Amino acid sequence: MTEHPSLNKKQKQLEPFIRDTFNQEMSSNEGIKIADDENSLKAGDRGPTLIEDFFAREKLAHFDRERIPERVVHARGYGAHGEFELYKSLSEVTMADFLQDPAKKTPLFVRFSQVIGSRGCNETVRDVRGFSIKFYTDEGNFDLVAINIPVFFIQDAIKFPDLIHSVKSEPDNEYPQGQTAHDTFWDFMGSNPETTHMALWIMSDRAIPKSFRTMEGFGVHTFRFVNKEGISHFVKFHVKPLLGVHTLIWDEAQKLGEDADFHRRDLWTNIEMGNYPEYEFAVQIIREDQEFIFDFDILDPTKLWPEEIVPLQKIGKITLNRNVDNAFSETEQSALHPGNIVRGIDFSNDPLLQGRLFSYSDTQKARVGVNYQQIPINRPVCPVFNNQRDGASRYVIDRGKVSYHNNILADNTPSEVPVKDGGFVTYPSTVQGMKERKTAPLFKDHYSQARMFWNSMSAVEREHIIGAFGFELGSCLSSAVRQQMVNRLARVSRELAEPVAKKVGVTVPEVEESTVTRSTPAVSLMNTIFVADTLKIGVFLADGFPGHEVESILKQWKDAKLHPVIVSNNLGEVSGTGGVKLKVEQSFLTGSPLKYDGVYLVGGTGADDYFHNQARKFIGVVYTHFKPIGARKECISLLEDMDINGKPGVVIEEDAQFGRKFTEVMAKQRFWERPSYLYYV
Ligand code: HDD
Repeated sequence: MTEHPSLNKKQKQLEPFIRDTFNQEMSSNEGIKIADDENSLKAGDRGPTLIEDFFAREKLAHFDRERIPERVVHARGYGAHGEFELYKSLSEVTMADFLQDPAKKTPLFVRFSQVIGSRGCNETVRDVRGFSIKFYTDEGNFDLVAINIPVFFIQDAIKFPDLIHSVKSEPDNEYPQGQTAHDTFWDFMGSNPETTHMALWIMSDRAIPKSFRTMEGFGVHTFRFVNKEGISHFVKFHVKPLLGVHTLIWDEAQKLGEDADFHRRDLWTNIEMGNYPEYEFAVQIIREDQEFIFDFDILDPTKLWPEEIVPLQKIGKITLNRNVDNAFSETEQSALHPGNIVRGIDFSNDPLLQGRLFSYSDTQKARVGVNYQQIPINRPVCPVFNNQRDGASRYVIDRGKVSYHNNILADNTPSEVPVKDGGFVTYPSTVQGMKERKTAPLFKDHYSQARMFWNSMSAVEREHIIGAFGFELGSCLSSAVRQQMVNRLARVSRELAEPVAKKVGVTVPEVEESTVTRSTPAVSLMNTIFVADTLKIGVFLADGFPGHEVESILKQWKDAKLHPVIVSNNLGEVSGTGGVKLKVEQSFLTGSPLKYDGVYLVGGTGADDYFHNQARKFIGVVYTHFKPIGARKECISLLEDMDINGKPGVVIEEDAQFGRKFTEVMAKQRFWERPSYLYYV
């Protein structure tokens, strides 16, 4: 077999397992060549099927078992392969092998997911997104099982089943699918005050990401880095997209129900086009002796470490550069586990993390089987030898008699590895106290960071959060549930609670409101990165469009890494002046105003009523979603007719500078100055 030169270690390991059926002869799983795959073996041409037909039996019986249980949470997910490159050695704080040498590239696999829905649910619902990364390091697998929000709902793993029971479809009528807008979820949230901070995050637009490429990842928990001298630091892990964090708005998210695969389609096509998603891997580090100096407990997963207090250090780059060959074999069978750590990384006593350490390996055994770590996607790239044996669907053939330790028959091998030679050693942290079921004092402050989050939001973000609460609580049938949640919000901020209460028909009680004045600008999406790269422009062309001018603008945009998509009445070709012909990629039927980040209206002498009506319809939606609109001068009357000419983010092509000007407008992405009543209420 010829090896592709750019295959990394993990891809080389996967290669022998990849089977390409193209141009091959058909056989049964036992290798018998199949002469007829159309007709089962029957007694006569109308007769009953004979049970001796081993081809039909095998095919049907295998089909009957094609599904495995979906994940209890994060069932819908999408994976891609990639690599991690370190910027500079972190040997001062950790001995983790993959964080030592900037020249070393570490292969990785990412699985993005949404928490609530079943495997087939719509991808743009309001939900937390999973951002799990398996780093295949030379010293074993390190899994960062992260989400796109830096905090979590609860503080103790024993409450996880309750949280999930409340958020999944209600058990009697089994709706809604994959979303939070229902009574049991908001009953849980209102009844469990530790969820308050998270409630604000999930009502922000973070819970309706625009794409996996524009999503942050957070390890949430405090972990430890441990260096060669045995010195430990507390660490939180972050993943920051180089395109910035961008989200949908609620109206788009709902309408995008028209494309249940919106996020996976975006990831797959961008990787296929060579627009490899890039993220910076970052850490926040706290010295051991700083454990108790903050006004929050660093073990509490409902609290973040404000970046102004604990700065973020960018330590390397993650690039996703290869789609999977088979979504089931790779993505569905991938088994992530926050307990998969490598030497140089260790756990903290965060009680949520401690519980997770049990649950993930347990669920993988139930879902994939006891030998799930031997499935190609889950195998480490370093050697694995131990005395574990057998179990369902064992792949490895262990030679020899000895499967126990200690022994003399095999020279006491596989041998333990002394710590000085790379053996894992648990950080010897001091543990003391009574055995008791209790919550630490600072864990009980449920409102300070929720208020800090609210303080950090821009006016637009606040409006969206209020709107989201209005929709979510408004969807709850029980007024007691709505009231209890508003009571909770009143403790964060009356400015938030009052408009929400009004929208959902309840009142704001006289309760003590948080007095926290601190804000943390890093959490506001207004402070993210804004670039034009890979943004899609729908270019509306009709026959007779100005050929060379359009060609030249398309070239400028492609050079600026924008992605123009030609849209017209029908697929095929559209003909411009000067003999220019362009391929139509989407018709008004197959395209959608929801799928372009901006539009450019050109038209042409051949534009008919259908073209004008469709262009108008698309532009109307794009305008209400605050996105850029460009148009040739000849089209001004249409914009005037729609009363949007001269409005923010609407640019008329007046001179040769248009291509560049529109690129800048695209990079801004949304023009919030447009009135918001256009999409809410
Ligand atoms: Fe979890 C899956 C993230 C708390 C139990 N979780 C799962 C996935 C992500 C997270 C991204 C999908 C993994 C994949 O792509 O296969 N979970 C989190 C985060 C948490 C968290 C960031 C808190 C900070 N989870 C949590 C708790 C428990 C679980 C407290 C149980 C005690 N999570 C699971 C699970 C899942 C899972 C049931 C379902 C499928 C799987 O593990 O592989 O074990």
